[in-house]
Amino acid sequence: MAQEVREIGVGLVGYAFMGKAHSQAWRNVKYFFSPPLIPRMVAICGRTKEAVEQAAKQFGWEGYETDWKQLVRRDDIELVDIVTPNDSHHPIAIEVANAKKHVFCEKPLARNLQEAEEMLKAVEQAGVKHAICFNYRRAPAVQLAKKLISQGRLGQIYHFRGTYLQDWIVDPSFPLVWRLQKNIAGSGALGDLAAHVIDLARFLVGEIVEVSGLLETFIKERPLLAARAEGLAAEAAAEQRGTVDVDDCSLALVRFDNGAVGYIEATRFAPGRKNYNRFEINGSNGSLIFNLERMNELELYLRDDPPDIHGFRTIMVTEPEHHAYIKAWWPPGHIIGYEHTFTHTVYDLLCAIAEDRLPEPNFYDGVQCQRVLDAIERSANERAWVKVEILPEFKK
Ligand code: SOE
Repeated sequence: MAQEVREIGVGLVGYAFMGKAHSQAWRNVKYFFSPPLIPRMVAICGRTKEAVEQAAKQFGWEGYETDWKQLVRRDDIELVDIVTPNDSHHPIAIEVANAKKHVFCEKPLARNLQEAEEMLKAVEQAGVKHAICFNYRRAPAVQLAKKLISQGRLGQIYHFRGTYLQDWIVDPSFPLVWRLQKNIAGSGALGDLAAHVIDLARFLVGEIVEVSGLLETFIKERPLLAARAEGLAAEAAAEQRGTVDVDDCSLALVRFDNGAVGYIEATRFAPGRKNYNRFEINGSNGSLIFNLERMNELELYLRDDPPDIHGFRTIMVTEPEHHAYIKAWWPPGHIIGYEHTFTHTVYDLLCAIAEDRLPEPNFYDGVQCQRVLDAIERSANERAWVKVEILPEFKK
């Protein structure tokens, strides 16, 4: 008789955009994959009772809490998933670790390096499993890029060129939301978008050891959101303004430990670019290109192809027998989307916990990424190249 698979109680803190993305992953993973642990969606947490109650119903959670400390204390929750704004990652993750529960946290790990290092110390001391949600690693095309590079099919890597472009705050009347406030977000496009690119660069190419950064804030004041919420007439509300104290865009030249060089660009001021997360990697034997907006494809150029057919080919990364995660979904060509990257992430997390392994990427990766973010910020302020210290876990 087939053995029954153990359940693991999951609690989710936060219910906005990422709350929705993670909820669908926790809900769907058992239908499409056969995880060695079945997530039981015990409770979701948010401060506003009516809203979180509605989110629980809509997203499929058994219950809800309005106090995250209460959620962390619950005996029926073994794993806490944190998808709140960045300022609360640190207190929640530390409380979860102290309660000896596993912790999964959205990126960036924290507002700054010090907070991130304290979070890492807490999970290390508690001996719990920890993971960070860099979901783009889990796009099958990114996995294929990793495989090709690891097999040496691109040869020696020379260049990494990563851009993450969005346009949602280009309108100066867009309000001062939490992502534009340093005390909540830590940084702007840097921590929100460049963090993803840094993670992809580390995953695919190697450790970043030195950076030269530039940060810019184009719109330095914006209408206060609170004024609108208080019901002031649109015109009066628009006059109440606050300072934008994070970057609207970040740029960095980077050096890798293996001799490769590259650049990392992140902006929310690229009209027409909605979620344009693209990288190009050039090696001695070829190049590859990934663009999230066409995430089922990988472009590949190989120098050892016969010269009469040299050129970039577009690989449709939807072959169940050859491409990561696809077997769980649909037949070839039946494409997958953004949300699947989260489902893949929680599947891998459940496997790691069941096998008593540390999931990847984890808080070490979160801290290493934060070291690069911190170096870019310092470099931009000092107008000088800044070295990045590598955690012992990542030294070769
Ligand atoms: C907003 O800019 C955002 O949702 C990021 O916070 C996510 O991490 C990114 O994947 C998409 O854009």
